[in-house]
Amino acid sequence: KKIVAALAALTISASALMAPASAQDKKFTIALVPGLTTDGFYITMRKGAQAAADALGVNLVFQGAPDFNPVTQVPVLDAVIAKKPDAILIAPTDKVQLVEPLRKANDAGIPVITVDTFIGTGTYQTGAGEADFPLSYIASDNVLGGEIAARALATSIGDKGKVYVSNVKPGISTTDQREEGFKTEMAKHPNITVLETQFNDDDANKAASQLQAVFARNPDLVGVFGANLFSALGAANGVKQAGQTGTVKVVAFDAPTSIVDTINTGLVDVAIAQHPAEIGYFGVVSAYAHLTGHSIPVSIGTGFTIMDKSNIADPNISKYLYSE
Ligand code: T6T
Repeated sequence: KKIVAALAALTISASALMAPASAQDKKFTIALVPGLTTDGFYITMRKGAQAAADALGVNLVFQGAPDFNPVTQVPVLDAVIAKKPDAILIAPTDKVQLVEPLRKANDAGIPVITVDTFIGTGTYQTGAGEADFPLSYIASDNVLGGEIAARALATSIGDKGKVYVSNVKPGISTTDQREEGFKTEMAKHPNITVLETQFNDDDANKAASQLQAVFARNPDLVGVFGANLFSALGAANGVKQAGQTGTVKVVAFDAPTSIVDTINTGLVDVAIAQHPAEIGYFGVVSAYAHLTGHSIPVSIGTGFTIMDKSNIADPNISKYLYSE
């Protein structure tokens, strides 16, 4: 009898230690809302997120708009919120315009983590400000990225001459910070003049015609910094169309597979690859950790890989090229 009672007590305490069956068996659904769906950067981020989801038994939903624009992203977000996922990972397409739409998710009890871009100031969970409710921000250090780009361009142009930034549009945290870092660094180079930034709305064709227009006004232009994938590819195309390959130097942010040819032909001097797969991977891991009762870091930084002619053939470098 004693043994039976002891065994029964053991069973009770063992089951008390275990989470209720319902929580244990729950398959979490995590939604990833990218800046846009047709961009190698977010396609690669999705792959990283899927790898973590597979490892953790999480259902990953990838839902986004075809262009990088709050007007098209907000309805997608609303539709995602209506399906009540367990957590939302999102790359907000505007620092201000996504605050209220994301607050709806937070008010509905859906944890929000921002990946790549942020809302407000990007400093979350401090109790200060209207936009500090996301749990975590997982991204590259974009100010540093802009500084790296400026140093690379300064080296390419022999530390003198006229350059400009080809950028998307104001209000996007990542590209704003890259421009900021670029200008801060260039201020330390007295013989370099940074001309007015050209905004292309994430349209590579527009970036290409802008390059030609800037070159027509400034035939002594020596360099351009393309602050994201489409800005960089567009600006590089503009340089080629203007017949200035190798004369007007290009430093590119982001690393789509097509960057390889542009580097090998001397059209692009340096490309700064982000690590979007890591951003997606850590996004899912962080959401899962939160959902299973663990604390998570309020920010996670991922790195860069600097690509140029000297290293682009090295598999340890080229593995950071984005997926198609
Ligand atoms: O540069 C990335 C991303 O970091 C940025 O926020 C938006 O543009 C990209 O997706 C590249 O197109």
